[in-house]
Amino acid sequence: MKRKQLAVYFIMGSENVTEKEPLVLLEEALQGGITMFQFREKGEHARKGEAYVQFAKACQALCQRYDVPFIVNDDVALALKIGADGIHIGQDDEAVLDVKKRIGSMLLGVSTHTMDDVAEAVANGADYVGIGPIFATTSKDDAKAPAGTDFLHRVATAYPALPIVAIGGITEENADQTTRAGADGVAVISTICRSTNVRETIQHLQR
Ligand code: 3NM
Repeated sequence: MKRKQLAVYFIMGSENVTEKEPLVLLEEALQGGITMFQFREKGEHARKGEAYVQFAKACQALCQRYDVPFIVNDDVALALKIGADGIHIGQDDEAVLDVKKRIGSMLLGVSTHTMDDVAEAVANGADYVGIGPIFATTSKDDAKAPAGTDFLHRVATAYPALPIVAIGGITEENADQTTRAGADGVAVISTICRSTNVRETIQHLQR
């Protein structure tokens, strides 16, 4: 993968979007220049069954129209079923190697929290790693304590060839701290979902 594809990585599920239709927001974000999209349909009010699959396909079709990779969070079966561009898993989801074997050449992203996690992800063929939460986040129920940019910087130094995306509490104001620490880009939920000017927000994140 190209590292610049991680520049502004938008993550969304219908639960994250309250003010407008999720597909309307996704299209605004695509027009505004996001470089990667992750479908993360989780939580109590998440769509289920056929509605879930149809929603995923609608997001995927939009991403294809803008030539932006469509990544599925956690659900390997869904990613395979609809032919996603990639899958993103947490360290505890399924063993990384197991997923890698199932998905073949699809992109594989792995959330990591320790140097051991990173070593395992790299050894098992992760294309990029997510590091977070860098700052405090309210978007993930089981998020760990904010780690700041130190760990991110250590990973970037130890693995100079590894594409890295920073995640967790990233805003237009603090995004540059993460890129200075060595991240190739930022992954965000609320900063884009809650923005009143999506295009401008994405431009600021890109800088
Ligand atoms: N993963 P926001 S933090 C999905 O630390 C996710 O691995 C995290 O949302 C991790 O941009 C997080 O609103 C939530 O803080 C990111």
